[in-house]
Amino acid sequence: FLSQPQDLGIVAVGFSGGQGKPGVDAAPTALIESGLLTQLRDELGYRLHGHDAVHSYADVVPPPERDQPHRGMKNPRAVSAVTRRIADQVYEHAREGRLVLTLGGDHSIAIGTIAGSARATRERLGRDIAVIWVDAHADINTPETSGSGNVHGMPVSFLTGLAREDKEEFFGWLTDEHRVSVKKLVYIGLRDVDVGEKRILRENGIKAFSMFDIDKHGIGRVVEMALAHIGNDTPIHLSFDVDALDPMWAPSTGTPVRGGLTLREGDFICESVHQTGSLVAVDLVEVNPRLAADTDLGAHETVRAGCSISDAEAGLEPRAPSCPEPTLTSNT
Ligand code: 6HN
Ligand code: MN
Ligand code: MN
Ligand code: MN
Repeated sequence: FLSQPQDLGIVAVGFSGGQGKPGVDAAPTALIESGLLTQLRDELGYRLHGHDAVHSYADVVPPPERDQPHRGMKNPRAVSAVTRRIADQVYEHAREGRLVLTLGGDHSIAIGTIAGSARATRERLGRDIAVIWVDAHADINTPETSGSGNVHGMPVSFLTGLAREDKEEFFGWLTDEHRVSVKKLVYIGLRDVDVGEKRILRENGIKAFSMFDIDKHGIGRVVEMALAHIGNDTPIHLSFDVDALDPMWAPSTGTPVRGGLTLREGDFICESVHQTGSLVAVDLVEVNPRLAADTDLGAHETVRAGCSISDAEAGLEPRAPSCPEPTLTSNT
């Protein structure tokens, strides 16, 4: 039902208010400077839209002293206002039938990207989207279960309606048209899930493939099972947190957790999901070029990994789609 879009909407988000470490706002510029967009245009042949600006949303972000915590959430007004704006930007692109690539920023921005793609897809195709969330973390804390108060650990609870707020300035602008069902949500790569989050996942029967499942079944089978859960032909929003990758590949991120995906496993997930032809929007978040900059590999490796993941999300496959599967012959 979706033809492969030739048009790519870019939303570059220089925002770090969903967590406490500065630097994640510098990621879009670092990714773009290392050639990400040129690659998407010249090698994948996309027409780019919205690529000439990195947004800081300075006009809607209140000064920190006027953004006191609410229900324990840090910078709640800033995150709410910024994600509301992102939702409109993603919506505008998706409404036109463009594949939307959002470069974060911390993962709180997915409140905006998924709200925007969910709304546009309902309007354009009359369909509900599914979300594939690739991450070391579940990011499904409610304000009440969160130990940190960082909103980047809560986006999924607001998007699914497990967390709600009436006041517009605290995500009250989210309505049913922006939301996604817990039944159409699937995780890949989990390995650091808080106690309260485990309860939420269990009580809502949310599908999750942890690193254990990947070790047990292999990444090929896990992606197959994830796609089977979502169902054929369902429009997909893929949200990729770079900390899903092992810190060996992506050390420059705010909450690294050992024992993660290899770069190839990460690319494979993105390539497979792109191959379904059902992608409507993708995110790449939590690259922080200021962290681990002094290690052997440094931020450069993480930025390169981020470029690789984004390319894969946009459909850069290791072989031509027309290339036949190798056939095994036996000569007995
Ligand atoms: N991320 N579960 C922790 C929290 O603070 O709620 C970590 C969240 C990490 C969020 O990596 O996008
Ligand atoms: Mn994470
Ligand atoms: Mn933890
Ligand atoms: Mn995350």
